[in-house]
Parts: sequence; structure tokens; C-alpha cells
Amino acid sequence: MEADLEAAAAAKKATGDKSRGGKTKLVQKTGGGIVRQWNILKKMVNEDEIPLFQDALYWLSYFPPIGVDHLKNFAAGVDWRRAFITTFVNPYYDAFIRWQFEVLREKGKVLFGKRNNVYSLVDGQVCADHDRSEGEGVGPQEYVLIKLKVLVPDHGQSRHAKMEALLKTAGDIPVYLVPATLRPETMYGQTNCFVIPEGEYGAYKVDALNEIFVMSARSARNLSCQVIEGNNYFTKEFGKIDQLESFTGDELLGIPLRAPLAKYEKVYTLPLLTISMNKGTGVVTSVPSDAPDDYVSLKALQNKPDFRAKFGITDDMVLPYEIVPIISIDGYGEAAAVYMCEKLKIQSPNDKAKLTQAKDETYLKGFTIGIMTTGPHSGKKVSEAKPIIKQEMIDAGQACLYFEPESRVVSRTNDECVVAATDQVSSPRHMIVSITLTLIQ
Ligand code: ZZB
Repeated sequence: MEADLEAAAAAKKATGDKSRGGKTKLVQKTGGGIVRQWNILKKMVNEDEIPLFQDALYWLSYFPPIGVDHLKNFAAGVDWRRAFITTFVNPYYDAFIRWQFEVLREKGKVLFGKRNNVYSLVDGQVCADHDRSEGEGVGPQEYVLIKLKVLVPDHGQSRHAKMEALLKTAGDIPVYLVPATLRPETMYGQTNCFVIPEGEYGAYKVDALNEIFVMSARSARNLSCQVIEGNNYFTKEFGKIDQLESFTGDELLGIPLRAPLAKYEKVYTLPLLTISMNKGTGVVTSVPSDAPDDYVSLKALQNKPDFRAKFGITDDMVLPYEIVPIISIDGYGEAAAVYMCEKLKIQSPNDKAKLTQAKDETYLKGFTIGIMTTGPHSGKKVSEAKPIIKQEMIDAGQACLYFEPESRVVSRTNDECVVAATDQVSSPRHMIVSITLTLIQ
């Protein structure tokens, strides 16, 4: 079942379709555009009465009698003696539901826990579809953050001064570059890490882990609202994260890193000009065997001394890094990204349309028919190995989960929303108002 869902998600991903399918309720009702609660109520009640609906309980006394009238007009055979209102407004009903949940909890059948939701830090609450000015129907997207340990810079480049100072003050606290990936099972094939030279990055203190993460400010804001597990948030204070240093992407280029599961003991940070600072952490780990973007960008650096020189990348940071085959795909060979780039004759990292096509096909084929050829899970299907490797890396402290909205969401208060782990409580606004009816047969 889970595999089916993942396959469907991979196929959806491969076609670039992130929508939820079908029109959302609001669009169905209104044909799109922003409709305020006031306008919806205006169609049903007198305008001067609308302010009374600020009180959630007013809804309870207003609409149920109308519903009853409608059902009577409809000639529904209902025993109205047995109608009642749910929620805490009805203490008898409330006591019954409490009892039911207490019993289920004692039996260990229900748990109270946190859940990831699209959230506005400015509003201090979950941002549901009707509270958004942009991004209706958008939900949380899970990524795996891979911890690439920053090693002491070894090329005497002056642009590394801030990082050297940070490493010194951090002492025993490890500093990591943390790329976000959807493909944790490909980490055996890492050859380098990518940042965008003009990007802005920060070093952030992750209190609960006693570690420092280098990432974009946008992703740090998301992380500060999330939990490592259970009720344990990444930072001391929800929604707040200490920035210890800031870096341009250029200041991170040429830094040596230790990448978990990689064949190479040490890899370097290289430039990738197509990175979006509005996705993931703005840091990307490079797997040229299975990611077409990574393959063409690494090749461009390896083949063009001028390109390397322009970004202060020395030969030893790129030339020794050969592609590491990790997944075999029937019909695509041992390095699907290389095969796809050759098949589509992709020449440069700027061949955007072809690269998207290559990436979608590689994702889909890798997930559905790929077989691992490296590491302890060699021989397993990619779809089976992916969740296992993900969990192993998390358990070993080499990775952690990270969420952000699938695409940009803006609240009506004009705040860019994050994904936050919040308690599963419903606000009075979302209280379910229902009348239980017993229909006479
Ligand atoms: C390792 C890896 C190995 C990746 C692979 C892909 C593949 P998507 O699919 O568009 O949601 N990535 C992450 N952040 C960024 C960014 N800010 N800008 C550009 N690229 C980014 O993107 C998720 C993938 O795109 C991530 O997974 C990351 O590269 C990259 F074998 O990490 B991946 C066929 C792809 N294969």
C-alpha cells in the first residue's frame, strides 16, 4: 500500500504535478478569485446581522433550525425528539465523547501528537486554504536533510576566513552543510556539494542537536517550527533560530566536506548556477550518476578550466571525482543520468527543458524499476531500499527530516507560510457543528 502510494507520488513528481487533483472547494464554489467570509454570509443572512457571527456559538443557534426547516420541506421522515447538538455546548454529548476517547487512549488505540501543517508565524496559527492569498491546496512536502560535515578549509583561500573562524569558535560542535533531497538512497554516489555563488546562506544553531546547520534563512525559519521527534523541537524557542554567521555562496565554494555514505573521504562545494533559493535549503548534494543536473554541471566544471577558474575552483576539487554507479535500471544502464543526458544530447546546464525531461524520466524509472548495486542494500529494489536507508541515516545522526510547503503559500496577512509541527487541536472557527438525526425507516 505504502509502496503504491510512493509510486504514485513518484509518478506525480516525475510529471511535475504537485496539485491535489481536481478543483478545491473554494474554486468550485466561486469559480476562483478571493471571496471573503462576509460575501459568503451576505448570500444567506441580513447584512446587519453578519457581525454577530464573530461569536462561534452564534452559528450554532442560527443555522440548525434552518436546516431542520429545509429537511421538513423536503418531507424527510425524522424523529426530531432525538436531534441534538454536538461539541462542548452539549455537556452530555461532550461527556460521552470524552469517555470514548479516554477508553481508546487507555487501550493505546489513540495518541496525542504533533502534525505538520502549513502555518503562518505572523498569525501564530495554521494557515488553512481559506486563510491564504496564494497557494490554495498546497500541503507540506517532506525532504531529507543530509549532514555534510564541514572540514577545515585546506586551500588557503581568503574567502574561507569566516568559515575558519566559525569552526574555531564552534570547537566540538559540528558544522554541517545540509542539502535537502528526495533521494536519500543515492547518497552512495555523492561526488560534491553545490551552492549558488550569489546565494545568501547562514550558519544556524540547532539547539536540540547541539549542531550548526548552514542553509538559507527561509529554510532555517521552517526548521525552527519543526520537531526532531515527538514533542522535541529543533530549537529552544518555536519559530526562532539563532544565526551565528552569514555567508554568500561564493564564501562556501571550495570548502571540504565529509559526506555520509559517499565513496570519497572528502568532497568539495562547487558552483551550480540553477539552484533556486526558494526551494529546500539552497544547498544541493550532487549525485551525477542519477541526477542529470548534477551530471552536466560537474562535467562542465571538469571539462572547462576557465569555468573552474572563474569560481576559484582548483583542479583537485573536481578532476579526481569520477561518477559512482549506484543504481541499475533496465534499459538505462548503471548510471541513468549519464544515459539520459547522452540520449537527449544535453550539452549545458542551461538546457532547462531537456534537463527537466531527463530528471522526470530518471526519477520515475529509478523509483519503479531501479535496483541498488552499491552498499549494504545492494540487490534491493530502489522503492524498497529508499525508506530503509532514510531511516538508517536518521538513526545514525547522518540525516533528519525537513518539511516546507510544496510551493509558495502566502497568508492573507501577507506572510510567507512555513510548515510547523502543531498540536492537533481545532480552533472554534473549525468546530464541527452538526445535528445528529435519526431517520425513521
Ligand atoms: C540528491 C539527488 C540524487 C537528487 C538524485 C535528485 C536525484 P524536485 O524534484 O524539483 O523537488 N534540489 C534540492 N534543492 C534544490 C534547489 N534549491 N534548487 C535546485 N535543485 C534542488 O527537487 C528535489 C531535488 O532537486 C533534490 O534531490 C536535489 O537533488 C535537487 F539522483 O538530491 B536531489 C532524477 C533526480 N535525481
